[in-house]
Amino acid sequence: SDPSSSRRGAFIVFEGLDRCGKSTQVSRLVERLEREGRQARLQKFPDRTTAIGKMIDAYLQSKADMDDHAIHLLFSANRWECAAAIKRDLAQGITVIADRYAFSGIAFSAAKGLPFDFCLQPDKALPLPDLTLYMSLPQEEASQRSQFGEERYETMTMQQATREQFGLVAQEVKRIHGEYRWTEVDARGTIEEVEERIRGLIGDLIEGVDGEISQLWV
Ligand code: 2DT
Ligand code: MG
Repeated sequence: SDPSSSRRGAFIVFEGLDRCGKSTQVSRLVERLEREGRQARLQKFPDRTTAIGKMIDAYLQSKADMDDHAIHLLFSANRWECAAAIKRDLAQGITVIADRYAFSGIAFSAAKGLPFDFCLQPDKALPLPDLTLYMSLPQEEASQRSQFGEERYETMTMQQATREQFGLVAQEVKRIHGEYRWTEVDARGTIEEVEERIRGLIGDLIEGVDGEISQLWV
């Protein structure tokens, strides 16, 4: 019998600063899993397609202004409205790959000056990723890549502050959930080289996971 049939899908999150190659790697991973005949779903955060997502999109494009706390809570609400679908898919054996998650939520809002603990609270009890891969690119390499876009947060100052906050988020994940749940990926090199590293780090998670999904920050 196939042991994987009784397992739930893995919940794998990709995090990192802008221009680290995250979205490229996420789509390549989902495509590869599908080519191999596995069920996989890409979940982008923010999910700009929902009603809440449209408010977030307007904010990011500077078409709307919002209080820092309010937009922080909307990013979190945007995850909560997707949480049931993520859990349902995992239970059906589908691997869910997220492009950003609650960790971006904390890092970006804390970089703007909101208290770290305030930033963490609204995401408490969301599905806990089995693995978060933080794609790490040194400042110098990042600035050699293509120019930043037009969106809010896509500035050198903001990226630098967010980089520091991601370091604190990593510590917190490891302290509360264990070292193995957060792994840094060297994002330098070609797309294929980085893809190979990611493949190695994910290992047999794509075969499924035993046991219920846990809760974030609980
Ligand atoms: P993309 O460029 O990946 O579409 O992200 N962000 C994201 C937050 O400030 N809080 C969050 O909770 C999330 C998920 C990061 C758009 C920007 O939104 C930021 C970059
Ligand atoms: Mg962006």
